[in-house]
Amino acid sequence: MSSLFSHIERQLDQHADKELLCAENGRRLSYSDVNAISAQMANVLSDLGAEAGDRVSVLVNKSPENLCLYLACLRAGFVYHPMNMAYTDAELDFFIGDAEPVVVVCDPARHDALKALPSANAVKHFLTLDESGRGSLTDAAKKCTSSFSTAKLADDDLAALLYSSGTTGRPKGIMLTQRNLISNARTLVDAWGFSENDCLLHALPIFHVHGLFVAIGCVLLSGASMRWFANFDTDQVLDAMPGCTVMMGVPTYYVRLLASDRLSTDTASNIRLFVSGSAPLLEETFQAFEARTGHCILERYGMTETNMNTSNPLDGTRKPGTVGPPLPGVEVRISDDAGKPLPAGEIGNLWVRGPNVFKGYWKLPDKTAEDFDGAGYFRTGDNAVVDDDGYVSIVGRAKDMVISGGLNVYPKEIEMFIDDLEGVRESAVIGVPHADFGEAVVAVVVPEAGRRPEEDAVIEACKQDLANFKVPKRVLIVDELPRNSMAKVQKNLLRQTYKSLFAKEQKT
Ligand code: MCA
Repeated sequence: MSSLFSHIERQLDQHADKELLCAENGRRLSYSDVNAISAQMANVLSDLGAEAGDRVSVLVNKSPENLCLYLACLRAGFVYHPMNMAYTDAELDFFIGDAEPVVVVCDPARHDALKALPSANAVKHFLTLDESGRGSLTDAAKKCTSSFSTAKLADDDLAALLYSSGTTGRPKGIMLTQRNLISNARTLVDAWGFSENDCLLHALPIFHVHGLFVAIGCVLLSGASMRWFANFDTDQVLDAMPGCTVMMGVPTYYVRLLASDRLSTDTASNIRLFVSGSAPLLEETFQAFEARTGHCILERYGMTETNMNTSNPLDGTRKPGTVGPPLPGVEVRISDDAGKPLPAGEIGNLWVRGPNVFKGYWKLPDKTAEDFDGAGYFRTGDNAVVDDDGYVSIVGRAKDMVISGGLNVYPKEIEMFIDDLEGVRESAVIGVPHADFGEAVVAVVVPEAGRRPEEDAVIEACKQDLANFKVPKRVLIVDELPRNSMAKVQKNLLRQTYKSLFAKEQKT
């Protein structure tokens, strides 16, 4: 029996007087501040009737209070369900309906629209929290005591529910347990040498595994501190860099830092470790960053379903283009389509097993059974190869997915939406190289006979219903889509045709 919070609590007590975070507006919170506020918030939620195992759905901008709310859920055993503020009301209606939260905490600006959603009828309580930490949640918290008795939880109890879209278009809830989060955070603290002397530059969003469990997990289990930014701003990050020792980011962050003349050996001299993940780091970015700063970025590989699986080493060779060997406790298997394990050097399907791997999909036992084999390995949907030193390289995706700025986009979901628009016969959505986002979403659209939808009109329609990062950056109108002899759309040909679509922008 153990909970993630019981591990965090030891650090909260041990470092009570220490600063945990300094936010961009100069606001500072100590370990004991965070301990007290999270206990007060846990009291608010349990006074409303929330019990261990109940979901708390959260749609708020990143703030120190948002961190406290996450910790409040952990300490009381509520299942934390964070959502991206970019989601539209139509998307949120699905998430709330599926997660069935007892409480929704949202930004005040979204409150009325959320309450009007059909799914909101079943939600007992709505609370608000804005980016400066104000709202009905914090108002109520101030009236509560700052002690809360930590829930006794089993390793297998849920800690969080995060959604990923799927190739079928319907998002799936990913059930992450206490064991998943504890094992991964402890492994990463050791693998990346975190200690109380570290200060992490935290500019990632905290509605995903990367910014939430990886970044905050490493800090809270090692007694470290953070410089805390609501979002990634190149100049703010460069201003803060000399006072930090570790930075984590998606490749877009490193590309944007390299685009600034201010990035130099000097600005990066206090950093002991730059970590990249969530999307492939181009070798040219790795090389350019080393040439400019003297630092080899450590690339690692994870998924929402598994947290972190592999990592280039802290000490030893970091090979560009690879995601390193499996982390301790994580087993990796490469197999052919029939499930036969393949030797080093051969490309195949990547499967992983370990305490980091999620419990299953929320309310979808059949789908869970499909994605695990009899030995407990999870099918990642990535194609990979292992070299003779045991380093894994991700070489492709078995599933149709685009990664844009570190966010996964499922073409099927966008195609289904575009195909329903007036004047559209069919569409194919692909990812093409983009200097800033790594890949950019592009829609190739075939109109109905005699119709010619405008590119801007399709983009505008997408913006109404789809989160901004999913909206195609370009819409191309064509007479027909290339198909193979089985009538399947040949997306590889489309990707080839449009690979230089953003090349001009990339040079400027
Ligand atoms: C914003 N836009 C995007 C994206 N973000 N377009 C494509 N892809 C994106 N990721 C669009 C907006 O709609 C807007 O379009 C324009 O770009 C500028 O918006 P803005 O908000 O100013 O963008 P930004 O603040 O510069 O954000 C870009 C970003 C951000 C910094 C790359 O997306 C980000 O922080 N990404 C990190 C995501 C992350 O944490 N991923 C981890 C998940 P318009 O002008 O038309 O309105 S994966 C994970 O956790 C796994 C487990 C792992 O291994 O780590």
